[in-house]
Amino acid sequence: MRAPIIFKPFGLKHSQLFGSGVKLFRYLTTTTVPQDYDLVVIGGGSGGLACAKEAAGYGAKVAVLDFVTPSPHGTVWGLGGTCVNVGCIPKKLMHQAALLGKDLKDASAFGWNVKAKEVQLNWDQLVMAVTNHVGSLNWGHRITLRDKQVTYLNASGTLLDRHTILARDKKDTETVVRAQTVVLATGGRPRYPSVPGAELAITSDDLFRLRRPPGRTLCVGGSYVSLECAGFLTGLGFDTTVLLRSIPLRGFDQQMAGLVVSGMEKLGTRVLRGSEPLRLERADGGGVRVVLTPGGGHQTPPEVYDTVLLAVGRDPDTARLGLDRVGVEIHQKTGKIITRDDRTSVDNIYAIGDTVQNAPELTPVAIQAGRLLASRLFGGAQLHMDYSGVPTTVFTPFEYSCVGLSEEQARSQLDEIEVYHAFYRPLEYAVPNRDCSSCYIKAVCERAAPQKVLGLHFIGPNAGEVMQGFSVAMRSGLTVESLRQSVGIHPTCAEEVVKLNITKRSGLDPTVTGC
Ligand code: FAD
Ligand code: NA7
Repeated sequence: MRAPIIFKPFGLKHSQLFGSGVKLFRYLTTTTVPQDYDLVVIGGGSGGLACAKEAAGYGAKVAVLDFVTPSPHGTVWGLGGTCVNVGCIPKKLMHQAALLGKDLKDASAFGWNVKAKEVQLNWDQLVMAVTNHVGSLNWGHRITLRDKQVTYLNASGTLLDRHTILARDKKDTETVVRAQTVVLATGGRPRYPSVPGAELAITSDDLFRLRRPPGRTLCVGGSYVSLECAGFLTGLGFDTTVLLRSIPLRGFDQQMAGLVVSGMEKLGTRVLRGSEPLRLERADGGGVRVVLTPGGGHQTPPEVYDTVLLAVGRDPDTARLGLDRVGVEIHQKTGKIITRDDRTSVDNIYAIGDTVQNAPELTPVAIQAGRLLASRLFGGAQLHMDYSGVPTTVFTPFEYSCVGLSEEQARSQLDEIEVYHAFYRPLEYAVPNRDCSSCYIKAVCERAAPQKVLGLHFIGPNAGEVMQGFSVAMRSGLTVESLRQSVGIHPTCAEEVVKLNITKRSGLDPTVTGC
């Protein structure tokens, strides 16, 4: 249920401004109307909300505009942006559902009276559970904004000039608000490739609320959105294929990426390599026929899928912002906003989150950037966002978490490195005899003592939980020496990190045996 849209009482109606060009010119050039807000944030996602709330905490008068353009399949959602509605949260819940299914199937090994074949998913119930949780988060955001006296406009924002924003709601009612400072935090949306029939495919914007079980599914793309979705769909019992035109997880350590994908294949995800979609067609008996480009010298015959999920990248959601009009500079190729210390080329306009060139597309990054910006603008703080050393996790069935440099990056930057590594078996895998050939840890280090750790990579259960603490240690200059001096917590997977002692150079078998 949507709450009423609140407009500032002294915000001018668009028609008042645009009734005549003369009036508009007079308003924009000679008006003495006071600024409506100290800060207007366009985009109520991870970054925008964090910035708005923090600024309000310093006593600033703040408004947030958030508006969700329906996906091409008509999916819409509430306040909170990508992470809450169509990203991290529903993704992690579906990943959890898949992990739970696997645990249930393995439970008989631990003495539970469960028959693996009877473990089946009810997709509608899963979607309802996820949607309800997301709804509670949408509601929570609205309440917090109200409590912090931040004005929320459920309207799309366009810059008329560097201080003036036109807000248009879904009924096309227009209001103008003015701001001393503007923060752009409009995030991104999934890209549709220019392939005939692409409109027959869905994206991650649609998957988490799909009204029917996805059935036989093709996930197009090799990056983490595609692999994560393919991983949980396989775990939920759907026949799932990943279409990988080149390498998986570009930008990540490729040895780790290879292990993630081989782990998925062992759990039943099919991977088609070396091709991309040529065209999509509606199949006679229902479903979508996918014609692929010839890959690696072979021609893959077209196959029919119930669902085709495109995860071939995301584009910044900046088209409606009117950036040209006010002179905000964007990157020619990516369309993302160019910033320096979060400031755009227009000095009272800032940008944070996924819409910013070179910012890692991650929720905690957007949040941190938003908070720090607000504390500089309104709290007298000096601290700037540090975009380096950001940890992240890929929530594939074998979770992969990392921080710092990949082995490839370290080798290209330093003459000499040392790589410590270990294949290990999580204790929880032992009794049900689960495959653990992807459970691997790697520390990429300087060669010289005390061997500063430059990159840490972990595949295994609860990878994000394991790595969060190590990422803090990395910020404080973690070394191999300090890892050695640390006492492990037994029996855990995380203890294998402090126990690392085999170097790749030694050629010794890195398989952990015994306790
Ligand atoms: P968003 O959260 O996208 O918010 C932007 C908001 O602005 C949206 O509500 C949008 O509708 C609105 N908007 C756009 N234009 C306008 C306009 N003109 N006027 C008004 N409103 C507008 N990150 C992680 O850290 N961990 C994860 O596990 C993770 N998983 C992900 C899984 C998926 C499937 C996807 C797609 C992303 C995932 N991410 C994850 C990335 C994360 O969701 C984003 O980095 C984060 O949401 C970016 O926040 P933001 O504030 O920049 O933008
Ligand atoms: P990414 O990270 O931009 O990756 C896109 C992937 O899709 C990548 O593997 C591409 O392969 C692949 N791709 C691109 N075009 C095609 C076509 N036409 N056919 C097949 N495969 C293709 O996108 P994501 O959506 O996974 O994630 C974007 C961000 O959202 C991510 O950073 C998260 O923070 C949230 P390539 O490597 O170019 O060969």
